[in-house]
Amino acid sequence: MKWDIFCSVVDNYGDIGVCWRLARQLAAEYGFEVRLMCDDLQVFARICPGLDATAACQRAGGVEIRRWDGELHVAPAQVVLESFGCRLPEVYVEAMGRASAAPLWINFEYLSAENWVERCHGLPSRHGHLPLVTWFFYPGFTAATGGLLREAHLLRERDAFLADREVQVQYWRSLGLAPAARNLSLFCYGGAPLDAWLAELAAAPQPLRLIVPEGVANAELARWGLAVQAGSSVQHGGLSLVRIGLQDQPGYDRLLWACDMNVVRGEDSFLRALWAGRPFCWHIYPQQDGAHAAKLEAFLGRYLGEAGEGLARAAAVAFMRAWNGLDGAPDIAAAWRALQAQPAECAQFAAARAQHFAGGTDAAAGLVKFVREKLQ
Ligand code: TRH
Repeated sequence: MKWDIFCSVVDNYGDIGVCWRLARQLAAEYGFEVRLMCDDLQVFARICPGLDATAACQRAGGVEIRRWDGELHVAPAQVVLESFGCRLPEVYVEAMGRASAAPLWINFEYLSAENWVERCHGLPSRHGHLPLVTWFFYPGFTAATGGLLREAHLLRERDAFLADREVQVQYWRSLGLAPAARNLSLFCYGGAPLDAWLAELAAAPQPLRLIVPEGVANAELARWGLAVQAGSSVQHGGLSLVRIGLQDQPGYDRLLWACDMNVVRGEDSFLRALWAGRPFCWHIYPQQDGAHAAKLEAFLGRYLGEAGEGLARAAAVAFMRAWNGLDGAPDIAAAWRALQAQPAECAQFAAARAQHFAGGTDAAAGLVKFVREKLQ
């Protein structure tokens, strides 16, 4: 089966991150012929080293990658994915309307934990004047949604990595680092309460290493003497700050697995941190009207679920609320100390939540089932 996935890079790496991950999974696990049309190969190349940002057409990861600049004169595939409402090119839509069998047109939406997702998942919308229908596919946390993106082999690979000390030593070496007792990773937006948190880390009794990919928190970390280039590092008390290059997606997964705790941002890194089964903090993309607060609470509700009112759960909630500056949250230093007071419980809690969600459908499987039902 042939698939076309359209991706418009609006901001950051989330749009292309999700499309690239999904495209590879559809090709590798289902043997589909997948074309990924992307309108910003420069951004794409940051998380896919080796990609030629000037090439009109190339292959990577079993996927054909096309530069999408303006109109796109290609015959439509059987299944067409418009990611995140990116608006397909007009000539392409017209070609879809002329096809002898109308392609299945799916709008693949952002991951959200809010309740309305269940009502909107799977709804159709008729085209104004062409014999075409767009179907809305919402990934999500419940059985009434499209599921969460997760590769079939992901948790096996994670467990093999975590079970093999030598593989982990090699991993740290590949980053130019020696193994350290405790590692944290940081991928956040501007506006995070970094100064107070870093001061707390620097004063902590045990040494800590904080790994920060390039391009993250540059201004804030400059105040702490960390340069933006990969390879730079600086020491403050027991805290070692280290800058690494932006990793490819499998490399970023390994970083999340290798660290004792991760700060992540955006919906895709949120999910990768969840699958890592490590304690994490989600920095949600801040919106001017404050709409992110309800979204974060919905995510917290789903992620933390019915896991009871244990201390680890309460500490995770408090830290995420503090990090995101929600009303009534404790200050970040107090929230961090509470989280640190029970490392084993927090680790067990995060591992159990990953296990819990791994019991649900993965979004690629949900999507393929949806497509097969519609094409019958
Ligand atoms: O890049 P993001 O901040 O994207 C966000 C979200 O898409 C959000 O919905 C949108 O509203 C906002 O931008 C404007 O965060 P996200 O979604 O986690 O995407 C990051 C991608 O980058 C993800 O696929 C993981 C990948 N990544 C790497 O491949 N290597 C790395 O080293 C890092 C740090 C990330």
